[in-house]
Amino acid sequence: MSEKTYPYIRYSKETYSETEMIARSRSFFEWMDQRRTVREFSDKPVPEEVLENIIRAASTAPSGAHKQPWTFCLVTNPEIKTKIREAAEKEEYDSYNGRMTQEWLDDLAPLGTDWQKPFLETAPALIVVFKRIYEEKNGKKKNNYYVAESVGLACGFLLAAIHHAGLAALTHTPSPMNFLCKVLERPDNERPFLLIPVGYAAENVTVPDLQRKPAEQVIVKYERSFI
Ligand code: IYR
Repeated sequence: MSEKTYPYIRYSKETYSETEMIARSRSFFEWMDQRRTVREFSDKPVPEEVLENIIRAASTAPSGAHKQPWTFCLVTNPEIKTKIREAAEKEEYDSYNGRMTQEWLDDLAPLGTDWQKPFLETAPALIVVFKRIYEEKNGKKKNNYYVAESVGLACGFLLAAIHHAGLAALTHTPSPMNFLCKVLERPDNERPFLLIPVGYAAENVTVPDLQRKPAEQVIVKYERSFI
């Protein structure tokens, strides 16, 4: 065996009876099913420790060769939020007024989104997720692996942690997002991945009454035949 292998440690995990598993998995699904994206936030601040814990939970996600190719920029500074809003709205204005196809605009119409992004200032925190394409060690660049998959998983964990804390989020993708590298002075190996406002949902906020695909539409079963 290579000398470079990790030392291995025992891992044990609680298991449950089948009845308990069914109940737990159902209640987890029902709880996750209550998560909704919101586009209006209260400006009420969130304790920094909560935001840090949410990010720590995200950073437990699996990643290619355990490179953890992510950086979570936690922005609560009002001036920086304003800069981000101004730059995002500039890009979004151009996107909504010519860069997006009519088909895309038609698909978004039911959600009522437009180029204006007040939530970028209202939400008490913006988590700007960057993917790290490579790491530089002793002047040598080493590429990370499955970067988008890894960072996508971490963002999934992040959204679940936000929901678990009783907070709300919006997965926002201003396009193009390069302005975030500049505003946040990120190094060359980082690319913006998602911009996630986090906070309390605004009072009396509404969300579109959309339906999630039922299990039969998202699960394709290939079962044992028992012949
Ligand atoms: N980035 C734009 C447009 C947008 C695109 C998709 I796909 C959405 O699901 C929602 C919005 C915006 O943030 O408005």
